Amino acid sequence: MKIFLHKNQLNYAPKHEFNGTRLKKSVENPTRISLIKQALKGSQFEYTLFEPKICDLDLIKTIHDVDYVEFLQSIPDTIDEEAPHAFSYPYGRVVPKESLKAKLGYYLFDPSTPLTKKTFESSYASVSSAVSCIDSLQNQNVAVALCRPPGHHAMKRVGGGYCFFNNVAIAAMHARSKGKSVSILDVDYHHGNGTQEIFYNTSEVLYVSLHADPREAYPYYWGSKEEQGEGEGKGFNVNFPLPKNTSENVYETTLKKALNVIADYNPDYLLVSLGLDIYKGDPVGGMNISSGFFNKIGEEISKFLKIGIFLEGGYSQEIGKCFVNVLKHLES
Ligand code: SP5
Ligand code: ZN
Repeated sequence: MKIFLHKNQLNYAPKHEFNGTRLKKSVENPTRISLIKQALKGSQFEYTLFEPKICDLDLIKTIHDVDYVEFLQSIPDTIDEEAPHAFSYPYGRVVPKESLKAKLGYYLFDPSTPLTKKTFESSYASVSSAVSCIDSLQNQNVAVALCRPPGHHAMKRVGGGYCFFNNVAIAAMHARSKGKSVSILDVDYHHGNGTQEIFYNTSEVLYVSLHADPREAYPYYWGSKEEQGEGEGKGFNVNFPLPKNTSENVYETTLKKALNVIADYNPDYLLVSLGLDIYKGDPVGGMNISSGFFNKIGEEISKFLKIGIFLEGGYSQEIGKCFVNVLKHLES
């Protein structure tokens, strides 16, 4: 199995995030990748790590607004770690032209996604892993992108939820440009508000998500089952909100329903936004789900022919074990 990871993805290493009450140690850090690599090494599983070539920046601009991309690209080298103290999205009327502080709050939707001088470099490399993953599906049935920073919260013109560029959305559009039909299954604990927004008005991509109910979980303002897409996109957005403490039984039944929706659509490529934060020991998410249950997720998705896996969240010490438990069931 080919697994894509670019070394620059490790350069973004924020120290702190604001959790609404106080600053705490950042959980979305390069250690997550080390834990996954460690678990891969310790397993019987056969894989090869590839460094992707850095992709064309225009691919990112097919999904994200050019000014947002250029803002991230222009973060001065002099900053240490910055987060907004006021937010403009979506109601602000003034477009900031100069103040970095103002731009931070214009281009981010939450305070727990700090910018460092390495944000752009790492996020661009993360997208590159996702794009290479799609390219390799030409010759493989399964490919994996160890995306970090993650992507599914990143919206067209704002970042948030530890995400800057929407890796899976860019990957999906890249696959569409090669004439492939695509569905995204998102099993991260959190709703992928960015992926939903990006494809909300189009039938280009079928987006199906299982996640903690937004009435009680981040990102709070998106992810109800009433959100089904609009215009041409009507019916192409399918949300399965679940209670925070969902059991393995309920999760499995819901996952089968979600996969039936995708099977009916019969996409050439199934792209999985694979967050591992439904695991019960996760410090940011955590449903009533054991690390062993990830085997079940692997078995269920293995029924599809061509599968791209994209890392999203997952912040526990067991992230590697959960990840490998999914991959074990996929052949390439
Ligand atoms: C990609 C991804 O998984 N992003 C998640 C972003 C979550 N950001 C803030 C979450 C605040 C959670 N509060 C913790 C409750 C602990 N039980
Ligand atoms: Zn998550």
